[in-house]
Amino acid sequence: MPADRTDSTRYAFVVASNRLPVDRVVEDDGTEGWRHSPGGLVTALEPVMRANDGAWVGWVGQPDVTVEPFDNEGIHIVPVPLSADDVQEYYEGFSNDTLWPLYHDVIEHPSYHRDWWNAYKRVNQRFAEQIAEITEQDGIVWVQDYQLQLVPALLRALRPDLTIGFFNHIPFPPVGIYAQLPWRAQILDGLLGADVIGFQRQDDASDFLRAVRHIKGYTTKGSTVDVPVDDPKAPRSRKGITVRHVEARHFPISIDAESFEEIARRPEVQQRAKEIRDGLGNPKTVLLGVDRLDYTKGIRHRIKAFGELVEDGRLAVEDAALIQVASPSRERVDTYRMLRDEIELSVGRINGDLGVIGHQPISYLHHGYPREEMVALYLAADIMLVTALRDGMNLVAKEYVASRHDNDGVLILSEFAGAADELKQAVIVNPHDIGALKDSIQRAIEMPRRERSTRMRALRKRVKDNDVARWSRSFLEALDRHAPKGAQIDPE
Ligand code: GDG
Repeated sequence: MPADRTDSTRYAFVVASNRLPVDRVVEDDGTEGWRHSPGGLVTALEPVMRANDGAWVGWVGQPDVTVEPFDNEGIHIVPVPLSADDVQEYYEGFSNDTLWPLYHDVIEHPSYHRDWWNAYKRVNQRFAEQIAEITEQDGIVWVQDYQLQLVPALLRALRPDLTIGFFNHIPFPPVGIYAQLPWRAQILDGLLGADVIGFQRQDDASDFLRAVRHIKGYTTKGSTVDVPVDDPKAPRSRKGITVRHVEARHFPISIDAESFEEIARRPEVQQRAKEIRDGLGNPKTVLLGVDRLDYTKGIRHRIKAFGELVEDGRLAVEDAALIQVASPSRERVDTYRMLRDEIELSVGRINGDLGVIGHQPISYLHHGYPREEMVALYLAADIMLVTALRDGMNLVAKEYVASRHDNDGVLILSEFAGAADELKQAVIVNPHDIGALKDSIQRAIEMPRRERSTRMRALRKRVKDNDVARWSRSFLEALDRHAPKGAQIDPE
């Protein structure tokens, strides 16, 4: 910690997310430290954080641990403690077993428990108080994701001087589904405390605006919501009431495309890609899926489609191999445990029924890997399967494209992933339609080199032009337009 850091240190720019961008590590000699976790969000925000001396507020990832603020690789880290009960009720419960399934088209049943809601309110209040305490007068705050939807309004109540942005990384559901939520009005009120609310897709923003009109009865015009306020100095709406203007629109997130390409160009990564293919017995076609093990990702659908192609004899087991990386996720939530069992049962069946010595159809890997290994997998794969049943964006699709500097490889992409709005030269599929999914895989296998290359060039241009730096810049510029004069931040 720098010598001049005190309890009353305040920052002009603050980001808040459920998880901090650092992981706690214990060295061999027992000393504890922190490792920077290199996610996309950190990469996007790092330059902005540095340029503005920003702070990051969030949970350290372990229950019942209180950690004082500290600095890590140029970012001021401000931990918010969560008890074991908070983790169970606010995080695993309300966030991951209520909001997550509800916002992903109720693929699984959302559970509605009043205790979980109370925990969600309590933890959101704690975040709001922490942010209020460390943010400078007229500062700018950017709140991330569905775990913290109440923070904008709670924070505005504590600190009306702040300019507040919120970005939702997951879809926003159609009002017919959203209306199930017993606390639907309170969540909308929470979000409407922000000045700018960002979504992945245009449809998410439209669904949110529709929910605001139907559930709150507020007026919207284009992407602006008139939120009634009790402030005689505020502007008046056409109905003559005093309002605050809230902007809700889409800002599609992206990746640090350049860094993926840089890794993909390293000779040792290319060598590793070759080893991966050799290890599979050099089949004609390598297919790849990379996902957190989550029911939204359509892993079962893709395994079924691939298994049927082999079973039907449309693919010879010696000619094609599917690698499925399913990185462990939310293992304490029941639906995730059941999903893992189902996937492992079907992989086992397919490999048992259709495998031959030396060739098993599916290589299933329940691990997380370093980024270099992920890029080697992207380079090794002729076909990338992104078959999400619903996904805010899906960064894996963009990472595959960014890694393919050889302009080869085919991306099969679900129309229900946000990325489908941008990556139109992918082979777009409805993953629920197993017949169509099988046909798409076959089409990708048979696609001539020229067509693969034309499509991949167009996809790469899109991902390179719209990288994550552009995403954060455009959001922060929108937020800046709501800030009082003199409070502007430097977007880079
Ligand atoms: C949410 C939204 C939205 C996965 N396994 C390993 C690994 N990963 C990395 C991928 C990718 C990231 O995790 C996953 O990002 P996705 O976008 O695919 O999905 P979610 O985790 O569900 O993210 C999503 C995103 O937020 C951003 O707004 O796109 O829609 O659901 O970067 O590469 N990385 C490494 N090893 C692994 O084993 N190194």
